[in-house]
Amino acid sequence: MLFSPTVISLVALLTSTASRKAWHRLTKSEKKAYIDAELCLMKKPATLGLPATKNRFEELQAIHQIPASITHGVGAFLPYHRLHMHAHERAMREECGYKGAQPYWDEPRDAGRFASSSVLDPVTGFGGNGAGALRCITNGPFARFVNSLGPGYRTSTPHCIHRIVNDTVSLMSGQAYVDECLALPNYLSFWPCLELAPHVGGHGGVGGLMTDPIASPGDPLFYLHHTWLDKLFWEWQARDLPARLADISGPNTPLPFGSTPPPSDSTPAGLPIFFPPLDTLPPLDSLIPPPDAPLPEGDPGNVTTLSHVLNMLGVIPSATIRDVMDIGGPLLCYEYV
Ligand SMILES: *[C@@H]1O[C@H](CO)[C@@H](O)[C@H](O)[C@H]1NC(C)=O
Ligand SMILES: *[C@@H]1O[C@H](CO)[C@@H](O)[C@H](O)[C@H]1NC(C)=O
Ligand SMILES: [Cu+2]
Repeated sequence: MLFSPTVISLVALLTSTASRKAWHRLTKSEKKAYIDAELCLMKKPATLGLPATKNRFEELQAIHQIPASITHGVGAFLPYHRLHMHAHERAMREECGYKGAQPYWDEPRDAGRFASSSVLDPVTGFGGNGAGALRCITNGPFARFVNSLGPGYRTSTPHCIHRIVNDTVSLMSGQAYVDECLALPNYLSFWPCLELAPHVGGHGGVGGLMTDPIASPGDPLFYLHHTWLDKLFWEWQARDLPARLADISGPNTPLPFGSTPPPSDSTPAGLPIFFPPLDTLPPLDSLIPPPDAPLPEGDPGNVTTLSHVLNMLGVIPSATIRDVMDIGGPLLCYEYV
């Protein structure tokens, strides 16, 4: 036989467009299939030798933790996280038998009321808020998970998934903030706008592990949040195609740790910015990049270009920003519905 059924279904898997839907629109059994695939990644042993990683879920966390100093506050922020979401979706589908696509959290629906979001449902969702001194989550499918990476760049402090929901900070995931960003004319103004309010709204609104700028993929909600941001990136791109398949810019190297960013026109006009309270952040010294933190690859200068390499540390093959600018392109092949 020329093509076995396995080969044929593999080809179908590789060539069909994955339709990414909002979490609240999934059926109960679709939600369960996604959660089961996440639990499967958490049980699958790590094989890549990345520091402290015990399972496949943590390998996906490590590809965020290790290069975090060159993937935030830089032009590569959105393309990097786009490929990271794809890596997670791909691992679920190819290694854990998941048939669906990566869902996203439709955060404007829940802005200011994350605490009662269906995403935090203890039975059909990701479990609720944290409790007790360590703010560990106490219910839902991930309540017993012990995470090896973090806080920050540390790899020596196993911990629970912890949350400190803050529905003042979650207001920044609201539609008014989103609309301010989507109206901006170029990537250089759009990206910092999205990285500030909607990005911080989801991270700081959930709180705890999610406010850790380095190790936050230890909370599975990270993937729903960043897939929503990716959807917004695509919505912005789709307003001016094909031009915005090539619009990339921004610095390659972030400002030194602790420095104040220059005043920017990308702060939403008239909308307040809320940061999570300082005492809910990881220890500040855990957020200082180690001396051997990776450096940008693929760009000759200090400006992010299409040739910039997004290094996936072997979890999936690395790619360039050019490869991920079109979500319908041969590498990614998904859509938002
Ligand atoms: C939520 O965050 C805001 C902004 O930092 C802060 O003023 C407020 O005290 C926080 N609320 C809770 C319940 O921690
Ligand atoms: C790139 O920018 C960073 C941060 O501003 C600076 O420290 C570094 O010297 C710059 N490198 C080059 C090659 O200009
Ligand atoms: Cu990130």
